[in-house]
Amino acid sequence: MSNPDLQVEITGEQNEVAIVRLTRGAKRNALNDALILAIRDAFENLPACVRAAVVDGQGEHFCAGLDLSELSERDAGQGMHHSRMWHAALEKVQYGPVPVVAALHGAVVGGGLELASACHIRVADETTFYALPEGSRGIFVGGGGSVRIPKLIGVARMTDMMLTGRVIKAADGERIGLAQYLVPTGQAFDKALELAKRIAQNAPLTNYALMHALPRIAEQPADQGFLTEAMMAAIAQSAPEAKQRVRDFLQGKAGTKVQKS
Ligand code: 1HE
Repeated sequence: MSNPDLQVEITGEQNEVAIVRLTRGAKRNALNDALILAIRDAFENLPACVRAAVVDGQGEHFCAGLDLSELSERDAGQGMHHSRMWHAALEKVQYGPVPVVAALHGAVVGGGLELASACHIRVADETTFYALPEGSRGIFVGGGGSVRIPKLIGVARMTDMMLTGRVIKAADGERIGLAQYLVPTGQAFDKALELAKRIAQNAPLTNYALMHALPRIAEQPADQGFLTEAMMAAIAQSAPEAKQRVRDFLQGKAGTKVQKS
């Protein structure tokens, strides 16, 4: 079902990139239930030609998090199901069909940071700021933040953000690992799109391994991780496309020599 607060646009020479844009700028892209379900549906239904995606937010802020106007009189059971709905939707972003690059600017707060941390790459411009105001609102994260955010910045930093309401500025966010890229004001989307187009050129099995195998290997005890890695490596290298890519490199045809930028 279409939702006016979410726009999906397919772009690139081979329609290889999906731009998934929150278009609820008047409410700072606050995520109500319908919008969370629309994000889930968008990632479940990406056309087969799409090889990478960009998540973006309309207006001056990426996302103000949970729509607080919906935080009404939920009882404990309803609260749990609500959180599980977020988990299911953001699972489709992290473990969906294609790598996702988030283009961040302005507020990336609460559930907005939870959405951003479900993406594989975060590009932030200089206006970006991060916060977890849940602590001050008397609530807790519920969109997977307590699982994903400590993996980016560690438990101590997340605890600080929630206990003290600390707001992290763009440069510090990049330094501590909230974003992998920091770009000048207004350039996050262009950089994210450039990266998504680059990612879309990778062998699909390599992208699959990075999305689905790497985070699980990183959670495994080392001896199990080594075995999973070996199996993933064997599967990836056996694909005809991988063999062709290596042949192209050896014959000087690949154009993908590693370059100092
Ligand atoms: C909202 C929301 C929202 C704005 N829910 N309506 N998130 C927060 O605690 C963050 C709350 N928002 C803010 O701190 C600020 O709005 C911003 C820093 C993001 C932006 O400030 P500003 O000055 O640009 O906008 P504004 O004037 O505060 O808001 C503009 C409108 O958006 C206004 O509505 P209007 O009808 O009066 O124009 C705001 O009410 C509305 N708005 N943010 C509802 N969040 C899975 S659990 C996740 C738990 C959480 O995410 S908790 C954190 C929630």
